[in-house]
Amino acid sequence: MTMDLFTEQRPHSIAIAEGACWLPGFALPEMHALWPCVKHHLTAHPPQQMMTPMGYVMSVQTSSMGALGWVSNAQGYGYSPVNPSTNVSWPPLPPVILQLAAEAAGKAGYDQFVPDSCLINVYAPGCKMGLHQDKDEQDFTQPIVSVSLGLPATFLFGGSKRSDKPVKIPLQHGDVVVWGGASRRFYHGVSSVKAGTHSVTGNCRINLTLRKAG
Ligand code: MD6
Ligand code: FE
Repeated sequence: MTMDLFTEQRPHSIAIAEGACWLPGFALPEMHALWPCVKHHLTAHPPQQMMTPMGYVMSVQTSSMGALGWVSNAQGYGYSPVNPSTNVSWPPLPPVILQLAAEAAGKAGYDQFVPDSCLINVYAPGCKMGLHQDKDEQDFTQPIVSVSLGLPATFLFGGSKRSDKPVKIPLQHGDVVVWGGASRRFYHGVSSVKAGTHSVTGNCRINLTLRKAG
């Protein structure tokens, strides 16, 4: 019994709500391939601060991969096949990210997850994301897979109402969170990232959010 804990590469899955789970360290076995891929992407497609529909500048810097990239502007939140700052298509999702997303979704009970969008958020110290619902996708039967890299952060996972008290999840480098089913439209957010230095990312937290948007 104890042996399994040591021989199994990705041992635990922690339920955080109905249909939602936290997979600590799930991305670590793939990090050697994942990180160079993310780093290369961010050099070629530098993340930018977007405006919210209310006219505020978001604190996180954002870039995307896949057929549809997440965008925000005065018209609202949504998905676009092109990078709004260059009018050029986002690059395709690399196999390492597609496979990681499908494996994490599978571990959480969602089979055959094929994302068409990977939002990459870069959080400098002090950056945060307020409680919100993800509701700009076409198919709510498909889950969301979120991969954390670099500096730790507290992920807040609430309920179907903004006023529902969120649970606080201390996310570390390589952790994955998957939510879908009954919790697909639950409120969630990220507390202000504390200053620090991480051996892989340096002075930031990076989050990959994988979705089937179209
Ligand atoms: C994160 N991001 O960056 C979580 N949701 O850790 C989100 O939950 C998110 O960045 C919808 C749209 C943009 C986002
Ligand atoms: Fe979200």
